[in-house]
Amino acid sequence: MAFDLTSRLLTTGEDKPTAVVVAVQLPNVTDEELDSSMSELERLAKTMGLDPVGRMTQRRAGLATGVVFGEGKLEELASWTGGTGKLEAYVKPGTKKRDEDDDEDLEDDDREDAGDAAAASDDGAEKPAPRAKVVLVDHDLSPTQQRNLEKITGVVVLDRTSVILEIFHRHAKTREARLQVEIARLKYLSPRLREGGGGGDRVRGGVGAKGAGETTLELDRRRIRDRIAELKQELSQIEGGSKVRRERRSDLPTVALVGYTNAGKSSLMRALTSSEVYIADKLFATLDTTIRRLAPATEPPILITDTVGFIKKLPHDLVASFRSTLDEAGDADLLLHVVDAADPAIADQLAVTRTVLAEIGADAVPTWLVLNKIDCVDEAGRAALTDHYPGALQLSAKDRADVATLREKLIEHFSGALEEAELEVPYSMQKVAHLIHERTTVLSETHEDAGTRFKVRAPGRVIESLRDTLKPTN
Ligand SMILES: Nc1nc2c(ncn2[C@@H]2O[C@H](COP(=O)(O)OP(=O)(O)OP(=O)(O)O)[C@@H](O)[C@H]2O)c(=O)[nH]1
Ligand SMILES: [Mg+2]
Repeated sequence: MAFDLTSRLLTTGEDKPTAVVVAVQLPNVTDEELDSSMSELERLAKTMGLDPVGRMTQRRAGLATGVVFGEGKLEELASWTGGTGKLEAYVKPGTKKRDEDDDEDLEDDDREDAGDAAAASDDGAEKPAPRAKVVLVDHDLSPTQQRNLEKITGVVVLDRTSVILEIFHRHAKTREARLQVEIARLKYLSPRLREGGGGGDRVRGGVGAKGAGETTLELDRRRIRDRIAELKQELSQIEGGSKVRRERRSDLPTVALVGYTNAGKSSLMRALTSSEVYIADKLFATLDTTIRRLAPATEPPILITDTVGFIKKLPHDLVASFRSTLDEAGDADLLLHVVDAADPAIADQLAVTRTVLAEIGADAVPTWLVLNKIDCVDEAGRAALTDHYPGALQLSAKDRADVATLREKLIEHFSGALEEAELEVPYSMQKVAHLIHERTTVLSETHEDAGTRFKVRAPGRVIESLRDTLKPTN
């Protein structure tokens, strides 16, 4: 059982359990994409307190089989973990091989032996292989796949979703965030419960009685459903309160910081508001929404809100659970979409954030793209960014002057009266069309021979800058 095993694993006093990170390279995934996705999973693993010691990948057409990888690869994987590398070995009764229940009680020493045996049977080129106590799979696994891989490797197997859920679980601080994460965790857990396989027993906890004809598993699932309903009830009461609070301040201009995890949203929040919000070089440091006034104070005050970061393949239930927190972004008057400009996967970060924003209905809010951590980008890199993301703000949350400039821009934005204007964008300048959608409220959009004609409403300053961008350069 992923969660039980995870917590057991991490509370045995052993420091930093080792992990091997594995992935299938699907046909539409490039080497770079695979690498960046695996690096990210390694960072997630570290955030969770694991020590990633190796990688294993395989090119395959899909993930559809019950065991994810091919036979040979499974043996390679087992040589990392000390498992048998075979599925059948565990299920054949009476063969003196470990079955599922015995496995739970297996001493580490036994595993050591099994691992050496497996390693010795290899051709011995890159030995000795580091031992891995956990397998992290960079895909979502079905309950069956996860279970099969655990049998094959003899160790805990976690997929991307369970790693993210675990981190959220640890970082959630407020009651609201805790409830949100717990609901997502239970939804993930429910289909993974096994009859008599250990997980069910742990969840049961000796409370209540089975209904007539109800198996233990059914009972456990019912309990989880009931618990989810209870948590949702409690959450909706809290959310009722925050909705009221939101409405009360809705006449004040509000700026929400959104973006990929670790992009520097909280750093920017801290710099803009002179507050002490939590900043850390780990993924998902922030799970709770905080709201502060822009400092030094303005009249009327401008509110800045920090939000939970996004990540690739963010579990859907988690997005759903954090809806109310993310609504904060949808209700804002302006979004600062913060990206780590020094990350080679910047385009991915952008795409992921835009997708989630669209999912939560926040894509209609005017957005400024903020290329943060520009202090880590050299001159040539900056020029390339200017080229790629015209109109984006390049800054460093750690640079006082940069932050002061951003503050001025925000003040100007909210003080400027809104104007209506028409803008013609030639088809060759579609990037500007994108900017228009980000920066203004588009009233109408018509496609003509030479280009697109937009009718927009925005502060005069914004319209002016868009007109500038549209001017032919030579
Ligand atoms: N060099 C440099 N580092 C920065 C900058 N802004 C933030 N950082 C660092 O980046 C890391 C992440 O910063 P946070 O502000 O916690 O990022 P976040 O977007 O709030 O992250 P989550 O809450 O996890 O989503 C920290 O180690 C910061 O010190 C910057 O402009 N330059
Ligand atoms: Mg943060």
